[in-house]
Amino acid sequence: MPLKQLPAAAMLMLAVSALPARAETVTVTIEGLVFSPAAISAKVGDTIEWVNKDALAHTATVKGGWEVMIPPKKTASMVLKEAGQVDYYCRFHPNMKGRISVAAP
Ligand SMILES: [Cu+2]
Repeated sequence: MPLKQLPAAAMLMLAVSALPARAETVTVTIEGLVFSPAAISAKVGDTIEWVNKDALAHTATVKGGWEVMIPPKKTASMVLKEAGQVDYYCRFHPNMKGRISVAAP
């Protein structure tokens, strides 16, 4: 069917699907002192959300970089600003390790 006969709603959907990928939220669950999944992929502008199911506080800490405090039974999040590979750990439990591969937007 010719484009001009498409309903306005369908035209709008076409326009939206032509936009660059939208920012997403990537969830990392913490349970039993483990980041899960331990390694994730995301892109600049995405939000990482840590869901702490433990009764202990944890952090997502990057040496010489950022730190996110994740209180017990709470959720904390952060927006990724830079591309690159980021290794993080929990300051209270240094055996807890995670990795984020951040692609350019
Ligand atoms: Cu911890």
